[in-house]
Amino acid sequence: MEDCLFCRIVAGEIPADVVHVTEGTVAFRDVAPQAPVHVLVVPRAHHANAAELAAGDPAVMSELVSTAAAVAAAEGHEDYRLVLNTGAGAGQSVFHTHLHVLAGRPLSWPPG
Ligand code: DGP
Repeated sequence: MEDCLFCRIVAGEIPADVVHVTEGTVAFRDVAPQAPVHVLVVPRAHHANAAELAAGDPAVMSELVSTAAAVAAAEGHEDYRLVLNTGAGAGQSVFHTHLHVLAGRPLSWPPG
């Protein structure tokens, strides 16, 4: 989708600090980090949210999680949080599936 921010990052049209790539995913640092490590893992193909990705391409949904684990390990963290905001009311602002990987500070619960 030409008007999708994360499609354009995947295509290399908008610069990003890419930390890991796989066949089906791209992982890059969040522009507004909420933790010392804050990486977004996105599918290369456009899906609006996690449920759509799971229904449309479950293998890549799984790849999102394994990529997140690889990113956390590469950053030196065994403990990390994965977040999939779904819908504006839950904090989703970019409607291309993205898995937040947060690490490097104590992460409290419940989240805000
Ligand atoms: P969410 O609120 O769950 O939809 O998360 C969207 C995230 O995307 C948010 O944490 C900020 C990040 N973000 C927005 N625009 C850009 C951008 O142009 N580059 C990068 N690297 N991250 C972005």
